[in-house]
Amino acid sequence: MEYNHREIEKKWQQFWEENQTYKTEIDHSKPKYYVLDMFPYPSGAGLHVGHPLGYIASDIISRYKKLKGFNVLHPMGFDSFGLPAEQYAIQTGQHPAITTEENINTFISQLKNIGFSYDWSREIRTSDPNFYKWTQWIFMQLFNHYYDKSADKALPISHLTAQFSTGGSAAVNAVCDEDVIEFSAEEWKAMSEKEQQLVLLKYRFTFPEESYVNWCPGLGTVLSNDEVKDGVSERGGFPVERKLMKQWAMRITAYADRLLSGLDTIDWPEPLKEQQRNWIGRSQGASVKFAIADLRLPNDSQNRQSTIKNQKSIEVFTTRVDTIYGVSFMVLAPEHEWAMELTTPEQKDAVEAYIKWAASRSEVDRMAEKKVTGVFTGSYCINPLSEEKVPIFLADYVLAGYGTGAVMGVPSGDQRDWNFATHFELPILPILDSQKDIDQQADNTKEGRYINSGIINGMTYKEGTDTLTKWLEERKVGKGKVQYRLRNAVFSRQRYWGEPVPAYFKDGVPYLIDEADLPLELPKIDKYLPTETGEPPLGRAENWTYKPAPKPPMGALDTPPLLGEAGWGLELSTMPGWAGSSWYWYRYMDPQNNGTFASKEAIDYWQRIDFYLGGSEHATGHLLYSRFWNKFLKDLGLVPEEEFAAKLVNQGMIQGRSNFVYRLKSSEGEGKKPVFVSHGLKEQYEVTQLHVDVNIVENDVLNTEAFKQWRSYYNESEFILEESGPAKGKYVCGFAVEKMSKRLYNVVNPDDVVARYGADTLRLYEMFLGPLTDAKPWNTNGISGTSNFLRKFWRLFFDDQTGKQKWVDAEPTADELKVLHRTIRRVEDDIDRYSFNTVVSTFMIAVNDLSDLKCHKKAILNDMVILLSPYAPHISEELWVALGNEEGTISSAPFPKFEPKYLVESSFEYPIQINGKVRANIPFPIDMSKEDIEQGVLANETVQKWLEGNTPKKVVVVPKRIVNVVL
Ligand code: ANZ
Repeated sequence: MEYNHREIEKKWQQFWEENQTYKTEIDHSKPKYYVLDMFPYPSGAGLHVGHPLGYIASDIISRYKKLKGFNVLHPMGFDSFGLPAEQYAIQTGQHPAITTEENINTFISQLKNIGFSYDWSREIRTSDPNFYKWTQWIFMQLFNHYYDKSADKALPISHLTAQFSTGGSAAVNAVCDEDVIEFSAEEWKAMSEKEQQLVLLKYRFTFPEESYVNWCPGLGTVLSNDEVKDGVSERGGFPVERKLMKQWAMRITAYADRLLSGLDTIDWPEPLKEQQRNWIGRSQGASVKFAIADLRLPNDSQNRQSTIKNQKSIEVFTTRVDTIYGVSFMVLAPEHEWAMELTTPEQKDAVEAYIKWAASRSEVDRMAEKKVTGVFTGSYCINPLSEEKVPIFLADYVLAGYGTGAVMGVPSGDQRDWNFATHFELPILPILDSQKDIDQQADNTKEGRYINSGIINGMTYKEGTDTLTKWLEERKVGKGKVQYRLRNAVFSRQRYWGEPVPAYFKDGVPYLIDEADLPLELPKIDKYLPTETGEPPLGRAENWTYKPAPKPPMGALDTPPLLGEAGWGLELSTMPGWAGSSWYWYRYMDPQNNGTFASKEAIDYWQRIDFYLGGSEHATGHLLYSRFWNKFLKDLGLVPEEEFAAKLVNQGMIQGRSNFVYRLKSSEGEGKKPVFVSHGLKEQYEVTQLHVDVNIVENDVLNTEAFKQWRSYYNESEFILEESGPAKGKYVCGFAVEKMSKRLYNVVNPDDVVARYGADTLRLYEMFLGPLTDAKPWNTNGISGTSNFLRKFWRLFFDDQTGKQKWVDAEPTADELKVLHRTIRRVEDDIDRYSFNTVVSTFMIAVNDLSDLKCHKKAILNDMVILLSPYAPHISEELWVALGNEEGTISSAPFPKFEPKYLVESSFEYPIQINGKVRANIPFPIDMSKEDIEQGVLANETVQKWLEGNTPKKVVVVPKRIVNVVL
């Protein structure tokens, strides 16, 4: 039999499908293992060879764990809402659902071609109403809950309203907006329904709010921070500006602390965890109120204090309250709501001009700016400690969205403040005795003792900080505060192709639709564009309204809203791309369930993801949002684990390897025949370097005929070929490692590789390219090595020429067993370290060794096939059956057991020296006596030849070292 990958692979893929080999059910008799890939967005371009890298690795783990006796859940699905399908719909008018379906079909056929062990019966699509029904359902739970700080978890809104009714706002300890009002139980009860609802929105986990967003006019939607890269949209590269808009938000900040502490409990890459920590950005500090100076302040200290207290004040957030005696100015963000109010008539023009200029700059520009800019408002505030008057400036190094949007300027403590003070010639007040060269640079030291610092003179950093915080808290002009960089996440997109938000508005206040009316399906619309009045595409739908079913009245809050004529208007924005991906792993556990997002039985069994694989670019997007939603579901008692994925691995990017041709400049232009010069000669000419399709280049040699057909304008091309060397007479291309992209003609389609070399070779080769987590270029040149390896493996079973069976049913030798068990041990050790590339080389060494030993023994080959099967499943199934095993059972065969005894050396090969020269090597058992070894040496044929019939004078046996024969 000959190794024919085409026949074999097709046959087994069909077999697996017909027999549902990889269908998984709950099985309490086995431990479970859940292996998941981040599901792909089904783009129109299909898969390139970079995509399967992670899928192959996770498939190997799944198959390996199954051999190890686990019940493995290994599903695949599609994150199928998204911008490209909608952009295409805008251009062509084709419904995005159709494009999406076509793309998914391409993906599935490409994936099936590679022989993954997915349980396809569990496939999910986030754009399927049966799936997004539950995304909407989770949204509704978020709307109906708030974060209770005393309970340190999410609780139902009804718990909050109960507290309001009995103890007013003072009874509540909850995460909420900054600007909540205080009220008594009586005041609460006296509020109208609308007033109550507006209060509750400040507590709900999801709520509409006015906020600054990243508005992308090119895409007609807002984007999240992680969808913006270098000031432009990640998809499409359109400019992004800051705009104040009403958006749904998610109160992820409620979980800031748990998102931080949870990182210590999961096995995720350290750099990724660090990225999340920085994104959450916890700062311990204090807020301090600086009263705005009334120029008519009384002179006596007592009255001064009380006047200051009653005045309007600016609140700052500082991590260095200890430096408060060094404050010589105050800076507000240009967007600060009091900016204009504080501006004196003389400064009005300058301030207006500055605010306008600042609005045109992105946050990134502002953070990166080295030059000092700013403007004086003309007003002053009062340092509550020193009671000094401090000038108020606007400057764009202060960000509106962080802290309070206001900073106390301490030039002797902070570099930027120092730069600012120097520029505007403001005082620099030394406050630490250890500060040297204060004119040279700001000294941010926390060492030394305070000077010129009133009540903290002579104290250390800790004493000073504690004393001041206490002082401020006692007088209610400040308090210790923890500040996070993490912002509430914007949860609206002004687009069509996303989950509809299951909420309608009555009198400007949002209400949820009835759970029984889920899913709220996307309506049909005529065009996928905003309306003429600038509303999102859903504004085009007819009757995009909701009529709640009448309910019996049950108190103020439960009174059904009065029906409008046609019902209330539903939300026009849709959910962002990260909605469906924030919980999808639970749906795989029980994908068809109609009554709940996944049954309790399924969740109790599968618990969470044991091994999650995907790109590190999702660090502060998907991977943070998912942790947030999971904690929320945990608080509701719906899922068992605080963290959704115990282990995460980021696979490295596969880069493209581009090829170039060199066109003579003299052959460029209308009507001229193109002339291309080979790489080795290009220095002798003036040339233009052009990308060429890597699929018509092999080992860097261009197929010139294919090149002529590639583009019609090249069909008359002429070539100047290599004149010497091994490539003489050939056209050699240049190469470079770049991103894999259509534009650079370096995309390699896995389908082509599979057609030519087979899926098993592709799988092995992708793993062989290098460590899973490294970035590495794809280079088809090396693939023949892995393909030859599989052929060599095949030859241990069958004769290549005659096709006859070679394997035999004989007892294996010690050497053969040694090769096998060395391989078992390495394969197991390496896979436990996710070192797949070294496993492939271990296989290669083993097959070489077995070939050298001429080993064709079934006992060895059987185990070798099992070892190889996670990596190259098709050939392994075929050879498994050829060895007489039952069809299709290899995927659940027991993983071979490593036996150390086979690696223990039982004999030693002695070098035999005759008169000082090694003349032979003879093995003897390790425990053989010296006398027996001597006898054995002298009886040896080769030794006898050298003795030429003489009796040696002396024979010295050094155990496990050497035998010396002296004539
Ligand atoms: C006075 C001071 C003295 C500060 C000193 C630092 C050093 P992190 O760690 O990032 O939280 N700050 C506060 N709000 C800001 C905003 N909206 N935009 C820009 N800067 C802002 O840093 C907090 C520190 O950054 C705060 O402490 C404040 O400056 C500044 F020797 O207050 B500090």
